[in-house]
Amino acid sequence: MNADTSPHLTDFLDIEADLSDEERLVRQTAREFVNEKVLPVIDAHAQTESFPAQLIPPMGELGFFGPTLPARYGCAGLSATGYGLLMYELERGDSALRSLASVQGSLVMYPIYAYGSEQQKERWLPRLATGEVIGCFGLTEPDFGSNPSGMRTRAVRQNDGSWLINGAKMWITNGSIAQLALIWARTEEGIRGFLVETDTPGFSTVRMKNKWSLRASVTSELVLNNVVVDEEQSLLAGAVGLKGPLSCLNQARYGIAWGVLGGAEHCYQTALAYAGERVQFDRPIGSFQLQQKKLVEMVTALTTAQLLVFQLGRLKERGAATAARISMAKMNSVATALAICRNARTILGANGIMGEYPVMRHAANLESVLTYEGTHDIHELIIGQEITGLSAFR
Ligand code: TGC
Ligand code: FAD
Repeated sequence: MNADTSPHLTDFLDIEADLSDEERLVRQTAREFVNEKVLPVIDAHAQTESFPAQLIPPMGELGFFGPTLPARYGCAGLSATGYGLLMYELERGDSALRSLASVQGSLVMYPIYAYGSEQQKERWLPRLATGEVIGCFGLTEPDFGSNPSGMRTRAVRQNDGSWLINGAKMWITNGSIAQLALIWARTEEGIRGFLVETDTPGFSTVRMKNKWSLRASVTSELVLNNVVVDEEQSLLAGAVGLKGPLSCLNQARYGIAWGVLGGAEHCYQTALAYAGERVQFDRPIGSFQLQQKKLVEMVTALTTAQLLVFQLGRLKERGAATAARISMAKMNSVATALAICRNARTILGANGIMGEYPVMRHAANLESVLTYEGTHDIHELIIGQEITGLSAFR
């Protein structure tokens, strides 16, 4: 059996029945894309720490970038649930591809759509939708991760109305392959977002190598040394303050909550198939009660997490996916996916550590996802604040 091409869908409670035809089609299209184009090559990319750039044009053609935005900008106008299903299927391939699509759609296209001028939208959104332009989102700095409010990157308005930006961003997904960087910087008016073209003088990137996680994803440091941008490159005043970048994180965290469950499903399906085939003591190991218990715990955890994100999707469609609800889903999905991967690894025995099977790759990827877009701790504290009314931060 080639575990990497498992076509099975884990849908124990028949969520599929409650999807629209369009949502089913999105899932099927993304699943086929992952089976045909991603699974055959992704282990080699992860092993060699190389980014599968050849997948960007087909992902653009299939409408995987910014799919909830309207058709007038070249996007698909999908439902929130459809977007979640897409992220689920992409991460079933690899978190690197879901991260690429999350950053492009939720962290670059969404803010341009929500806070950009009409000119900025027309200039950038269609080309971001096709993947002709790749974007990155620079919020985190070397000394400010969980607490972005302390950022030191500074934009100063000059006499001619342009902005002078200085600072450094760290851990930036897509950084070295991006043509457009959304940089969040402190100004006299508060934190603001700037659309910086990466060939602007003074802008440079350093790719961060030797990660043990998200090895097929590009992660970079960004350096801004006297970068000058025009006023037309700043996002509109609606995004002034930390709520600008944090509102973008809501979009990306929502997609992550769905996405990681795709990686978990891949590990569960791999373990289920392996347990049916691997014979020890003259019987398939899946006949032993201990292995069945693990598989049952995995499918139960996956199913309950699926229900949480499915309900969140329907809440989002009616404008009720609050930040704390999204935090609960992101936190729960990542923790659930990690536990599922760990159980799957044990069922595969020694094979569980090999690249022929996807389990270690997904498990290692999840260590980044546990930290980025708000750590597990930060999401606990966001939910804690929601239920007690007391902030742990200040
Ligand atoms: P706080 O005082 O709570 O809030 C400041 C202002 O922001 C508003 N706000 C939000 N608005 C929209 N959505 C949210 N989720 C919001 N959370 C807060 C808030 O109402 C307030 O507005 P106003 O009008 O009163 O000014 O801010 P704080 O400094 O105490 O921080 C709160 C905290 C810790 C929750 C926040 O800083 C946080 O979420 N920290 C985690 C940082 C994080 O997640 N960084 C992610 C970087 S990007 C990334 O990781 C990409 S991974 C890429 C990939 O997918 O591959
Ligand atoms: P810290 O904030 O230093 O946290 C260290 C530990 O302290 C954590 O366990 C944390 O939970 C804990 N902690 C912090 N504050 C508190 C508190 N108040 N109470 C209790 N515990 C606390 N950022 C971007 O802007 N754009 C990107 O594209 C991007 N991509 C990334 C890709 C990868 C692969 C990775 C690993 C990170 C990426 N990030 C990106 C950065 C990511 O968002 C940060 O790593 C994350 O926000 C945590 O910040 P930190 O690593 O500095 O950890």
